[in-house]
Order: sequence, then C-alpha cells, then structure tokens
Amino acid sequence: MSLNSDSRIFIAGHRGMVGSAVVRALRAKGVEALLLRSRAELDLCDSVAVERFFAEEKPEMVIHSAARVGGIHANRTFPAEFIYENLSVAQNVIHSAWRQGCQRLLFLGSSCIYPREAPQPIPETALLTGPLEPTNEAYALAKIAGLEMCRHYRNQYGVCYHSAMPTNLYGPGDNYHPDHSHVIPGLLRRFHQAKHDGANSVVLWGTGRPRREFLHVDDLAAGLLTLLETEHPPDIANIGCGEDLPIRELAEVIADVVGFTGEIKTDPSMPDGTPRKLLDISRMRALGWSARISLVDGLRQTYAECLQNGRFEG
Ligand code: GFB
Repeated sequence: MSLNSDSRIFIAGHRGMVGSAVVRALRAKGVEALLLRSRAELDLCDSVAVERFFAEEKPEMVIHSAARVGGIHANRTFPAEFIYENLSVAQNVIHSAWRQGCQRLLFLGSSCIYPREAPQPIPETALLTGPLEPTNEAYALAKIAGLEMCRHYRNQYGVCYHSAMPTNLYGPGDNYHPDHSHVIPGLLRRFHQAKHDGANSVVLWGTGRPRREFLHVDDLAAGLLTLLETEHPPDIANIGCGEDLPIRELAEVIADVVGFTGEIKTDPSMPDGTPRKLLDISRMRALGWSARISLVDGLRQTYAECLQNGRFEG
C-alpha cells in the first residue's frame, strides 16, 4: 500500500511520544490529510464516541498509538488503570475500524508482551509461550489482547490489521514525571537535577544489572511507515536497534551527556523487572529497515530538547 498525500489516516494518540513522531514522519513524506483528535475531542475509552467518529470520518488507515504507558513503577502501582484503559482503547478502535470499513490498521504493542524467560534475542514466535514479567503483566495482557484481535480480524475478515512490537523507546515528547516515567527520561531528569544542585551522587532503581534495548522514536516512526508500505506485512514485527546494554552502563552514558561527574549508586529495594528483552529484528531487516540514530546521539538530542522546552520544570 502506498502512502499518498491525500491518504486519510487516523493517528490514535497523536499527542503522545509515538503518535507525534508518526505525524512528523508522515508530514515529512507530504501526507497531509491526517485525522487527529485530542483526548478532549474524542475519548477512545468511549465506544459510542469512537463508533461515531469512524462512521463520520471513514479513515482509510489507522495507526493505533494511543495507550496508557509508564515505567516500571507506574506499571506496578496502577495495574487496574493500565489493563482497563489499554483494553478499552484497543477494542474500541479495532472494532469500529472494522465495522466502518477501514481496511488497514497498524497496532502498537511493546516488547514486554513476551514471556519473562523468552529466548534472547526474542523472536515474534515467542508470544504466549510462557509466564509474563509480573511488574508489567496488566499492560502486557491488554497489549496482547489488542494484537491478537488484529490477527483474528485479519484471518476472519481479510482486513490488513497488523502489529508492531517496539523495544523501549525514548525521544522528544516523552513523559518526565519523576516517579512514573521510563528509565531514560527518569535518569535524564535525576542527573540534570543532581548537576544543578551540586549533588555528589545519583541513585538508580534496582541493581543496575538488567539489560535493555533502546530505540529513538523517530527510528520507530520510520519503521512503522515501512510496515504500512508493505503490501503483505507480518502479523507482528519486532522493532528495535539490535543491541542492548546494562542499566548501569546506560546511566554512565546519561551522566556523560548531562555532564554529571559524581558517583552512581543503586537502590536494590526498587524492582529490576525483566532481566533482559532484546528483540530479534530479522523481520524488519528483511523489509529493508534498520535504526539510524545511535544511543549517544539520540540522548544528546533528547537532552537538548528537554532543556529547550523546560521538560524538567514543575
Ligand atoms: O524504563 P523502565 O521503567 O522499564 O525501567 P521496563 C528499566 C530498568 O531501569 C529497570 C531501571 O530495571 C528499572 O529498575 N531504572 C533505574 C529505572 N533507575 C530508574 C528510574 O529512575 N526510572 C525508571 N523508570 N527505571 C517497562 C514496562 O518496563 O517497559 C512497560 O513496565 C513498558 O510496560 C516499557 O513495556 C517499555 O523496561 O522495566
């Protein structure tokens, strides 16, 4: 399928980090007929409102990037909200898209849908082969339901509904909440504050030993467009950079980017989460996509964006 300048594409969650990166990538390609609705304009948890929107606007294509997301602490603190909101938006958007004749939908999942003890790097075939990581089980179950809905609607009705499974993301527009953010925004904030206050040390949650793979959100957006331009995409495609590193090493890189020279300590009373979740990205490589933004460059650019936009204020 080609993306034309007048393709009517609904980007669910266009104000989030992923959705806004997708809008930038589509506009850079000259696609202007985007259907965008803020949460105040359209509550995706409201099935009646979602159905009305699809009936009136008849999108040709949907990129489903709307989700309640957060880091390890937010996930374990608010599992009820994570499962309810993510299940609701997934089922409302997918079902109304199908009812109103939309033929193409790309659903965003997450690498945490795979079993905690999955083989590394994790192939898409590892889905539903073992127990999930407890800290993000509620979120993962909602995402698994969404991508399985896409697979079943595709098989039963012949619509091209498929899913992308991104690794841990970062970049402009992230959430910098001190407790509820993911590790990169959380540490950018903490190292920045420590430098500003002249503190001697910064504390990492957990042991610092878990390994994570990080992808800049602009690389993800390019991968999503690659999938949308593929006529027969796989049901699920992992999207990552192909390399991971321990959280301790990530912290050293962030300290360097921010210019913090003090000590880095750990707090093992906080959760580590899954020990490792490096994705097998062979399917995306076979489609000709690979990540372009190195972690150091991406972190430098993200930190500059934080300073420019006052992300650590308040
Ligand atoms: O980014 P993060 O919250 O996500 O944490 P997950 C990654 C690792 O960094 C964990 C450690 O081992 C954390 O203990 N960490 C160290 C910190 N310091 C910090 C800090 O200041 N803030 C945070 N947030 N972490 C999430 C899932 O898991 O990954 C979501 O809970 C989602 O469902 C997302 O899938 C991609 O990789 O552990």
